[in-house]
Amino acid sequence: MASPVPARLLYIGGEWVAPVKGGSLPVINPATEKEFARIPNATSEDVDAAVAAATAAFKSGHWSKTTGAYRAKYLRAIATKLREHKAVLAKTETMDCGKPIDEASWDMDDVATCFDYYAGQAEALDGRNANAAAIDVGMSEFDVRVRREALGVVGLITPWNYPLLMAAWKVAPALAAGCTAVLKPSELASLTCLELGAIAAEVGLPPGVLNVITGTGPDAGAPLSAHKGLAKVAFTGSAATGRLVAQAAAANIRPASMELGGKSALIVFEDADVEKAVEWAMFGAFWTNGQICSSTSRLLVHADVEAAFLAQLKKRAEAINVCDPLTEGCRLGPLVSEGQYRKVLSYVEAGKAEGARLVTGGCRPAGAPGGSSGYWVAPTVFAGVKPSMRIWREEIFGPVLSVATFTTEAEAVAAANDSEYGLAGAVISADPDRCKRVAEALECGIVWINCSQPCFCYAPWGGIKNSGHGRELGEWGLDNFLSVKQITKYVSPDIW
Ligand code: TXE
Repeated sequence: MASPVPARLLYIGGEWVAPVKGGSLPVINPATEKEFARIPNATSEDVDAAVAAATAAFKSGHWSKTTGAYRAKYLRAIATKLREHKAVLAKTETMDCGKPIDEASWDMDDVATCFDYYAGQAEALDGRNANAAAIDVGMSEFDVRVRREALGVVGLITPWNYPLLMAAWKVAPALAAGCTAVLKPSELASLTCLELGAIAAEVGLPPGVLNVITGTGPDAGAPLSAHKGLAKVAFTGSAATGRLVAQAAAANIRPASMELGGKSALIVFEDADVEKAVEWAMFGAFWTNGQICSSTSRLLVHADVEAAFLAQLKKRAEAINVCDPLTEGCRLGPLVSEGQYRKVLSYVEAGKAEGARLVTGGCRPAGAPGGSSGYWVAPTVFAGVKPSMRIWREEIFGPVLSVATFTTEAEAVAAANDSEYGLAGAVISADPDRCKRVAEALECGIVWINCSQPCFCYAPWGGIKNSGHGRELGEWGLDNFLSVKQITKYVSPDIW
């Protein structure tokens, strides 16, 4: 990197500064279980400093009052630097969170695309404001229009499964809107977000526009979400933590957008091409080790094709390429942390104890490197799963797929909707009318037809029920960081 991140420092107000209390946290490579770096553990004093820097930057107007076209130049410069540094960033991501290097490289492409996309949205915002049409209020003496303005200083709290991409989904639209931001990535995978701070410095982003603080949830996340200086908090993570963040923001009467967990179902009908359905199920359940909010964690397969489907799925799952995640072609890395590893294994035990049939996996996969070290769990499939079982109801966030059967469309839809979550769902069938009906009946924010998991920065992303509220990406992602101001002008010469 052209401007390397100074070790153990926070990026606040355009400077690299030590945390006030001097604390640090280990960075563990989940493939080796070895510490390879340390990050600062910020506390409320550092949060105050970061919010103060962001507030000064916002109030100066040097960012918030500029045109979208001006901000777009910086966002594009960041995208260019991200592409330049892609190889280093991807390697860092893999060592930090365990995802295979190919996936990490694709993530970096998506991160750069996201910044480019929101550069375009920033430019479009100029047009949306300049060309805002008058609203017909039924009284010609009033000219009523709306103007979209930056909300203010925003707190962005992000998870470890897509460390830099989830940050990009928030940082890029926030900056495009003219907000200034304090980013707090997950303590389990913060390194690439610190690199984003270095890139911000490299492209000359005005000081204080983007601040990056690292630290634990209680030490750094909690004081950020409760900070009175914020105009908004945007959060991605677990429903349990989301509840705390939303409560803290609500105490300050501030909005908090929530992108939380999921228990997404994929419905495979009897007329589906089984081979293709297995392909999408593999992708949905095991990509990034199933550590994706929208992962296919429940699969409803028509009873007539269950046997054929499971036989092919088992074969494919057992053939997945497990090796050092830094090796190209690796398709299964370790889970992110020891805690997550133990959590996933405890669900495997719960599945067995509750009577589900283990089709494959549930143990360390053959081919995992490093002897017994590294947090590997083989792709795991349970069949005969009942709706009452914990593996069917709770978010596991690991490579564990629960399979159940159905015989009617209504039964499949009811089973898919019987969840506290409502992020995503998918349907595979050769009948387009049935696909359309099911897509409309599923209670969730995203539905995939004859596929699973594709994600585009142009289209809204987010859920309902305990999966949260608000939408990221697309123009919805930008609107998250904008305030709508009504401007009404009296245009008649007569007053009374
Ligand atoms: O997430 P947390 P964890 C789910 C998944 C996983 C579980 C636990 O099921 O097994 O959550 O993962 C910050 N105030 N998802 O513990 O706690 C924290 O530092 C403010 C789903 O890692 O939700 C991190 O930056 N912030 C998910 C962020 O919240 C706090 C992705 C997310 O951490 C805080 C990740 C507090 N009190 C996990 N406590 C998805 N939807 O994609 C923690 N944080």
